[in-house]
Amino acid sequence: MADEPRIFSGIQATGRKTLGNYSGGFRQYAATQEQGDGFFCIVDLHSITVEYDPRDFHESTLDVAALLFATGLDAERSTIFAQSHVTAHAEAAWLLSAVTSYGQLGRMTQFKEKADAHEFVSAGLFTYPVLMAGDILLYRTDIVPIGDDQRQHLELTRDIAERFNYRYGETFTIPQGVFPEVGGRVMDLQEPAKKMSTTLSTEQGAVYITDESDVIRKKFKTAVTDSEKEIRHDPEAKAGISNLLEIMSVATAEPVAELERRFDGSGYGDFKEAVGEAVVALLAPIQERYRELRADERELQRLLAVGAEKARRASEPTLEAMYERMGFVKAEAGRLFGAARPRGL
Ligand code: LTN
Repeated sequence: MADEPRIFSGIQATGRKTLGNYSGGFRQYAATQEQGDGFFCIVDLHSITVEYDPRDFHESTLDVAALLFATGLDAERSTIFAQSHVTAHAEAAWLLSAVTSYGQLGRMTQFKEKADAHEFVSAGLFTYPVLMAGDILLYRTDIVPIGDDQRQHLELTRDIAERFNYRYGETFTIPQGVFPEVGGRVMDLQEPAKKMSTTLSTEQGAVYITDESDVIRKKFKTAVTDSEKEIRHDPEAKAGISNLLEIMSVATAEPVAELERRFDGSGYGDFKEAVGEAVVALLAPIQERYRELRADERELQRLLAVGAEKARRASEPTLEAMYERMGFVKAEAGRLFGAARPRGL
């Protein structure tokens, strides 16, 4: 609908997704789709900017697609699609590179960090934020729900949009970032001072959305706590227990304060077991839908095709306007071989 805010988010196509990704990502997407016209893009074109294995990449792209549907995104209500299925993204990135400053790209912290971590630094790693800007701007996005680590990229997107609008005329909506409130973060079960992370957590420290129930139970049983006995939310003094309380709250939708009351007097062992069971119960139906979709690749492909078609239709007018305002000569289809073919040709 026209009066609904346009919401766009990009989801990485690689990496095993954790409970943290569920809490701060997938769960929010499903809630977000009720608040506006949601576009959820599996950003596969971004995945090739660092070394990767083509076969793993292929499988994990399908994994992420299945997870998006399994966690409650609705292909009718929202637009869920793969970035590479909509060629406008690659085109927009090239056009926008004309209004992106080389110096500003070089100052991106994520680029500097990743460049330091890799031996081969691809040109795509450098221009990554331009592709991201195109993702957002093509859909005249109002709101971008995004992680804190992406603030700088969103700021750059806004600069790019403003520079384009100034040089070529009003074309883009200036998007607004929406960042998760602190405290909504899931921490590592073994090192609760650190965020639960696909890349940095150990196998025992992270819970994966597709972990088997017994594996999940075991991970909670061995979660790090403290030397006290009290189940109390105090992230400074009791990082482990506080994290478990927050995870329990994500799983059961009960406020932390209520959980503190419910577990008042319980031992840590019983509490950890209860959290494990709650997470198993939360993930079981998601895993079931996930497995069904993963076993039916044609259905998954069909859902993605529906999304790609909607995304093409939504982005096409913006891309057309970009070409036109930048002064490109429009290609006229059927000019040479159509009815209007001039004599002598
Ligand atoms: N860079 C983002 C992924 C991403 C994205 C986007 C997020 C690519 N394009 C557009 C929001 C909007 C990340 O690493 N999480």
